[in-house]
Amino acid sequence: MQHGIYYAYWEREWNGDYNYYIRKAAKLGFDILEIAAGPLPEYTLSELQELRRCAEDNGIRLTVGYGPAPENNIASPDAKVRAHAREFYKDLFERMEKIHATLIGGAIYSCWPIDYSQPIDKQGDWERGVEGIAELGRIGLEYGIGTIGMEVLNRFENHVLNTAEEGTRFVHEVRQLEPRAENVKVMLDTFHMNIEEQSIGNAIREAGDLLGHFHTGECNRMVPGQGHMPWREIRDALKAIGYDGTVVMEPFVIPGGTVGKDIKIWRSVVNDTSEGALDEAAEASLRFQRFMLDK
Ligand SMILES: [Mn+2]
Repeated sequence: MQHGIYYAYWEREWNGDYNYYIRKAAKLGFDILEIAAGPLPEYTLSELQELRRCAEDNGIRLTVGYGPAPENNIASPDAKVRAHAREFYKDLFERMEKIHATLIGGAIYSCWPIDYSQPIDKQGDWERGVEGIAELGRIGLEYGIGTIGMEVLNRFENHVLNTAEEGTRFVHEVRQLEPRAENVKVMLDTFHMNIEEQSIGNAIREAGDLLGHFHTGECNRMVPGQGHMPWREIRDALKAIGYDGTVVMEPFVIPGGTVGKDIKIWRSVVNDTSEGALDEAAEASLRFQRFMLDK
């Protein structure tokens, strides 16, 4: 298993100095830094090259997370938006190739967060999502994108994929439409599973060998090991399906900014939100996660 952390743990906005966080992740002992896709389209070629070099020099693998903006919704009922989204992802995959990132995960089949003040068309969003993702899978192959993770989210954040059963069925439908899209995989997150699944272990087993990326965090999004998530059950299930892939912790504990607003962090979830204290907690959690989940 490769263990990582999402940079936004330390940030209040959906961008940041990724080079800084690469060095920090390496220093704390992580294998992976997950970065947000949002800022990448603004990067110049030399900035992308610098990012790739920094990751290489520090022995860090970059993975990419994305909560797609509404204008990049591959399942939009508006054909013009869908076409725009395809172009966005094509450009993003090209940029990912330049930084040697081969994995992207999130609500790629939709957008995030959902505006629930508007009517919801789950079936339409699902069907357009399957078509759009089949195409993104094929485009991704051209840029060496080995994993496009369909992240299963809780009901408050998205309506398309709420359970591992739905995520698995969605990926099967995508592959039926585009058999080459073996890079389209299920992505699970313990925080979301805790809200939606009857059994977290069975949810992981349901995804089985379609599981392509795994996010960890406690029920209140503290770092793994500080709450009451059933880590032994999670470990046993990951072991049962022979999962040996990427495990990225995605803690959010600081209120404020766009991150705090989007994630709905209305209090300091930990007593000490200083950078040093966050670093220490991440380092301890990494030790916990390796001990708990590694074979
Ligand atoms: Mn997640």
